[in-house]
Amino acid sequence: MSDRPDIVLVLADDMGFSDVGCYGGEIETPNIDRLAAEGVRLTQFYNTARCSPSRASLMTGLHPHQVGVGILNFDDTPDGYPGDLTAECVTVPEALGAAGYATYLSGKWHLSSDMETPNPSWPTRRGFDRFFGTLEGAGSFYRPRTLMRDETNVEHEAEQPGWFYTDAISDNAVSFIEEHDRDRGEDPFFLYLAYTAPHWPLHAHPEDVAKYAGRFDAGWDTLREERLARLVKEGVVGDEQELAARDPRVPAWDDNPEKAWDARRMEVYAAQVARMDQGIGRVLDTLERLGRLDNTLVVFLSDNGGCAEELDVDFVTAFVPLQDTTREGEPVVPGNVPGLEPGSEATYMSYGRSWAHLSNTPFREYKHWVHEGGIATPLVARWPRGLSAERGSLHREPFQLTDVLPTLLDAAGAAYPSTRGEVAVPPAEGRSMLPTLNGAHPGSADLFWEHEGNSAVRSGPWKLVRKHGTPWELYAIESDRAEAHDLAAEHPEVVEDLAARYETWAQRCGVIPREVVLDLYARRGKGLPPE
Ligand SMILES: [Ca+2]
Repeated sequence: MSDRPDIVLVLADDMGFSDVGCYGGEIETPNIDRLAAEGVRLTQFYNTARCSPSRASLMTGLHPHQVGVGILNFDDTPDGYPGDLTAECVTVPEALGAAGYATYLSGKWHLSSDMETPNPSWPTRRGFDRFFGTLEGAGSFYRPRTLMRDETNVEHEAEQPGWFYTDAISDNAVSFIEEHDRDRGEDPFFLYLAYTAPHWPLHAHPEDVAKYAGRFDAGWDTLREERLARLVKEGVVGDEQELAARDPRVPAWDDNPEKAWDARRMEVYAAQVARMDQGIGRVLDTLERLGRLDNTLVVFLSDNGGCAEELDVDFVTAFVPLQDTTREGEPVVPGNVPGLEPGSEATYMSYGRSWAHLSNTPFREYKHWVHEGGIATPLVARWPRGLSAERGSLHREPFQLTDVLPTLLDAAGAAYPSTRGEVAVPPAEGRSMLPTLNGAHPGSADLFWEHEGNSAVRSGPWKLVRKHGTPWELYAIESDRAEAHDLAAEHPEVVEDLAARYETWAQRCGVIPREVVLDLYARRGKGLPPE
């Protein structure tokens, strides 16, 4: 067997900072917790606030605006982003494939505007030897659209009774590993395990939901306080960390007229996360059985923070490619209907803003925004053969998604190419995290974000951040990750310096102004992106 590690990159979808057990959550995630106990955790790792841009950055080591996917996978050319990965970037599987790795994707892609006809932005043409999963961004867990094997649509597979997407992603990942070990066992492999859980809709197995009966009855106010206490106790945040004030759009739990229904929504969300964790466990068991686990670098993270989107019927009808019926022909009820039991194939709901607020404890804001709640994610890495940091240790250097590609190539001993075919590619924007994961303290680099006009830069002790259309806010981010104390008025020179760095970055990376993006949304006739 090769000395080079196998690499398993596990991505959760729309999961907040403090949902899993080893980051303070109530949800039972023994397998992710095992990765943390036997590996390392980062406390200040950041994604890019939304599904497609995060995946674009994760796969390429560049910022999403540089590689064609600034918003989602919509073709908004010639004025906007193309919604496809451009030719002028290299993906992780392309770079690892060139270094002799086999490459597998089981799960969600969401980086191609055309999901019907095979084209250069499909995973099979961006470096993956094998692909099982969906091209589109979200959909039914019982009956997903754009379900593919390599370049063949296999939506019919989901028509079988009992089929469930999270389980199918896990099953196919296990099959890829077993087939690899049998047919190419001497070579290392890269597996991108991209779950759609716990993105809406709220779909889960009843037996998983049942385990959480009553677990969220205390409500979001009490549970947010409990999560912060566990995060402090665990050392993920410092004991000076405040809890962000309750979002004024979130009612006090005591005043909530829908306590029973809301508790049920969160129970289903928890079951979605738990099912993903069970699948991760099966992948780990397979690696262990084949004698590969201890020389496998396993990385787990989420693509954006908890999602505040309330799926009202108009939104679902306008924006969501919905299946009209279940496999049995029963009508699917679109959107969040208070009182309707969530979880089954005949429903299409989200857990909504108030529970997203819990998911993102102790931070402010949600998916779409670049305050901490939108972009902070757990990052767990386990690689006994390759990482020398103390098992179970926490590391505080800030990193973002652009740092993943250099890290994986570093672990594999693979080079980052300067060209793709005949085309020059930009230098990688990030840096390897391996020194940090080996216990060194290499210091921080400036980090940048932009999504739909929401902007931020993190530099040294400071974070400068704004929602679109509002003034810059400045936070001493190392102690104030709740972004509660705006210091912009006290440090105008810092605001000026960081704002100038942000503008330089945005120009260099090709950030398209929000006004242009909104105009393109309106022209497409699909309405504004949900906020
Ligand atoms: Ca997502």
